[in-house]
Amino acid sequence: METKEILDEIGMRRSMTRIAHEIIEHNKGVNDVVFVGIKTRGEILANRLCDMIEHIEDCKVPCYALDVSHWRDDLEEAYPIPDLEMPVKGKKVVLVDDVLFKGRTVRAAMDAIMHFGRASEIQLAVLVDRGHRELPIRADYIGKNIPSSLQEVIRVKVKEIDQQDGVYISK
Ligand code: 3GP
Ligand code: 5GP
Ligand code: MG
Repeated sequence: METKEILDEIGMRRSMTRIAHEIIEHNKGVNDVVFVGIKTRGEILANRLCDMIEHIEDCKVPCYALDVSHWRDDLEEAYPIPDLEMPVKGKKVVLVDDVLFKGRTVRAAMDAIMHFGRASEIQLAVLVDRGHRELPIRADYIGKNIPSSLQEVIRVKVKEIDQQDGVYISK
């Protein structure tokens, strides 16, 4: 299997820093903005964006982690609704995930957010958009567009889990 590095640690940090600034600019600050990171790696990336934005704007920004299993359309097993507080009513929710592919995970995440309350707006930030959407979903903030074939696999590594940062593509 051939593996190619797409983003190294520095490239990944630069992409995340740009996204943090884009989110602040687009929302004219972060009043009423809450972050929701899709487990597992989306949660890590959401935390990082939140830390950066809190530092830049010198304020607190709520950040939640979401397991979308209950709302997925491809699981036979019944997963319970996560037992957590996620006050999104009237808030601008920035959903965060590592890879956007078919768009089904984001659809599930939007259903989850609706379950917790009526957000005023939902935006989407992803580190990698690899194409191949099966639903009419697009990201508002993208670290890197990586055109891929269906046979390829993209690995997003984060220090917190994988002991290193980087994005790789294998075929
Ligand atoms: P994540 O939960 O940290 O995002 O989907 C489960 C994990 O498998 C994901 O980790 C993701 O990184 C990894 N993965 C790699 N390739 C694929 C793929 O093609 N589809 C899905 N659903 N996950 C993949
Ligand atoms: P989708 O539902 O858009 O097809 O897939 C999105 C979710 O599946 C993301 O949370 C991501 O973790 C995972 N995923 C799908 N394809 C890939 C991939 O090629 N690489 C990685 N790392 N994750 C993927
Ligand atoms: Mg993911």
